[in-house]
Amino acid sequence: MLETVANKLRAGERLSHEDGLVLFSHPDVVEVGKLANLVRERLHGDRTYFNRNMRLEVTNVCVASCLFCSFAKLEEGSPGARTMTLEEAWRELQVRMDDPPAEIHIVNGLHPGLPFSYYEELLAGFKRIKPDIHMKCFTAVEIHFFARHYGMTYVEVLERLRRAGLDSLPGGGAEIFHPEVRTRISHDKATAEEYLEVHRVAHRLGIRTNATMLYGHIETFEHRVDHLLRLRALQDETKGLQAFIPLAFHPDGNGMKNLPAPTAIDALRTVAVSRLLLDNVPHIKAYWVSMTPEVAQIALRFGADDIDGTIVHETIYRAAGSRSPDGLTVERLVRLIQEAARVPVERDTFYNVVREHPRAAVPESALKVRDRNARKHLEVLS
Ligand code: V47
Repeated sequence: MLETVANKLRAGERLSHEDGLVLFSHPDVVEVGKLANLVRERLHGDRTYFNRNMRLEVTNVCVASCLFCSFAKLEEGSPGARTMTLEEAWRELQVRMDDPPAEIHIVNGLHPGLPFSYYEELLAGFKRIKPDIHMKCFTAVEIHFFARHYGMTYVEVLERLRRAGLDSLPGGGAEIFHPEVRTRISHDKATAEEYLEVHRVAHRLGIRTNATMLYGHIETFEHRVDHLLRLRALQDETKGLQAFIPLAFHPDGNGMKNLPAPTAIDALRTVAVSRLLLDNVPHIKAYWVSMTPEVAQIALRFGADDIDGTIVHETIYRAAGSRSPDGLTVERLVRLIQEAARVPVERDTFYNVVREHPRAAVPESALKVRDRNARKHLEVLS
């Protein structure tokens, strides 16, 4: 019963696995969203975060064969396989130095043929170009692969990368932890336990991380709740997770192309339930690339307090059929947030405030401005 869950939330009690299932299967998503919104406002008020970031995938060559992936190519030299030279990768930042990003978020395929020094030089080179750039690079799955492939412990891999310039880890590679699903969609990369252990080790070393969940394919609500509660248990232990990002599955060009993509309602429900179950994770991101800017905007009233960033250059979702734009300007992000009646806050990767934008003119007057503009257009046309 939703009322029982609501009472628990009012009393500040932690929600259970069964409560998670009630929330996922409750027919009225608006009621679930209202509960998540209460928690979100308790934590962050109207503040809604975004940053200036840039995505980069330096190689799509990958020894893993995840069923949902439309991006990876098995071998160097096969059609579409691409690995940037270090100079090509660095140029992506050099050409943006007149309006530089504050963060570079790098996710790659698991390439079997590159030396470890490639990754160290990659990081060091970006820091040479812009010493204060934040390098949020390599998922836990990549860190696990590096440890196996180059014969190091997780600590050694993370320490060497940190010395080269690594600042934090992104949340990719989590997919769905439950083995019933994971063995079918990602059987040949880090297991759930290995993914969580990399995060645990990173947190122990003082490296913050994010976490994700890829939803809307063959998983059930049970699997989603199991996934969220495993992350909550890790966070109880380490407190090193900064943000959780639910990732909506995109079906084009991959091994699950016959499945329909999750709907907007499912995206909103998943954001809301994530906010309610992950009571110890500070931020829930509505990643606009995965859910479209339009749905991400609505998610800001369903539990999300972050909309990710300007991005420029995303390719994983593009390959999987996303029709979201390639990047968004700061102005567009600010407007999306203001029109959701929230206060836009530009942040750095650790959620320090870079700039707080004004609250929009109250929604009512924003609507009046819109209406006045519409009248002008009408007059021009008549
Ligand atoms: O790990 C791959 C997912 C992830 C598909 O940490 C797919 O701030 C949907 O992790 N449909 C990479 N999803 C992106 C990611 C991320 C994004 C934004 C912010 C952060 C952060 C992390 O994309 C992969 C995988 O789980 N993915 N293919 C697909 N067809």
